[in-house]
Amino acid sequence: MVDLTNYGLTPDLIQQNSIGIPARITAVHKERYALICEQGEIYGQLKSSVYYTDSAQDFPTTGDFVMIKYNPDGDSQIIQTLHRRTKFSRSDYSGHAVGYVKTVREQVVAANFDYVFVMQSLNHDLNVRRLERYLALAWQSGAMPVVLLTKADLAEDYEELLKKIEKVAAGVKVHSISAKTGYGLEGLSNYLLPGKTIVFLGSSGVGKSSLVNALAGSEVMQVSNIREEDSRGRHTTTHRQLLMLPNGTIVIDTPGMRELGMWEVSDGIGEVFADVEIYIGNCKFSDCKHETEPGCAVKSAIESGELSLERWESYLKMKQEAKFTAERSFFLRDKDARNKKNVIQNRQKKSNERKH
Ligand SMILES: Nc1nc2c(ncn2[C@@H]2O[C@H](COP(=O)(O)OP(=O)(O)O)[C@@H](O)[C@H]2O)c(=O)[nH]1
Ligand SMILES: [Mg+2]
Repeated sequence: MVDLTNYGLTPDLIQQNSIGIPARITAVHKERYALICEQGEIYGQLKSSVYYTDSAQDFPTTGDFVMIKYNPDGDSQIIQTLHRRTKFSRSDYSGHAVGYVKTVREQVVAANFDYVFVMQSLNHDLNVRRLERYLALAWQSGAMPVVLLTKADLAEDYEELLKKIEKVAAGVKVHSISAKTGYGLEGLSNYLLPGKTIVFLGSSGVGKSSLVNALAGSEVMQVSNIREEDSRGRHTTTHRQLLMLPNGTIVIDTPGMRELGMWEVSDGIGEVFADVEIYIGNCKFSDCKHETEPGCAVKSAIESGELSLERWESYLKMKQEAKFTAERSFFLRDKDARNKKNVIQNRQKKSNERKH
């Protein structure tokens, strides 16, 4: 029998009113979910009266703990999504038809992880601005980010680069590694703990699957062939997948999250740009716009070289995007709520008309 506590389940996650047995989602297919529960690896489907009603529960995602009604003869029934300790989420603008209402839902793409391995490769992929975004996303999730610079065997001299990255990722550990040679992997042992869940975040081709294989000591994930000249990889990971390494660590390999602009990262920004936000409270005027005002702490920090203009601009850009995303989600949720109200009112009107 599988003990789900080895898969990170803690008793507090199971609510008093929960029925059934707990399980964890290991992969999401179109209409079916792969799960692990005390009976082993099984498949499950959503109970529609729970998930497709107006007060719908969050659809489960990879890493979620759920309650199921176990069926030994076929697909089990998923009846509840349990509280998420951490998550990557974004507004899903595509809209799901729920009853008569097309609704905007939060789309969660991975849940209940302890560490986020933010991965960029030392040979081509390295991009400071993208790293800042990944870090904001990682902080926002509620888990602990760790930066991994991959393919160290392909990089010649990266001391300078490493310094730059360490500055951008203040407060976050930075490791350079090679899945190919094994270089730096022993430095990851602090995170590779039984029952802990690690999610891998990084562009396609950065070496996520290769790292999983190196840590597992066997080919558990398919590795893509890429052209090293431009680092363009083929997307071989087609769905998010959760698996357990031989030492009991759980990893979630994601298929690369490309639409970074759509993520809500407003809280995460404060963490990534803590060094920038220090100055903001120190201006002479509390409503300083950091443009032409006298006594602006930001401007003087830039002038003295304490704060780089590049970093300041990057901060402003991310703030702007976060504002846009937040407003857009609010608008859509608001519209969604109004639609729902209309549908309910119309239904009531119709039923009243029938009664009269
Ligand atoms: N030289 C070298 N190549 C690597 C390393 N890690 C991954 N690769 C190569 O990079 C390509 C993409 O790797 P993959 O693990 O599929 O990346 P993913 O898309 O992030 O999962 C493959 O050709 C790997 O062989 C490494 O540490 N060193
Ligand atoms: Mg992969």
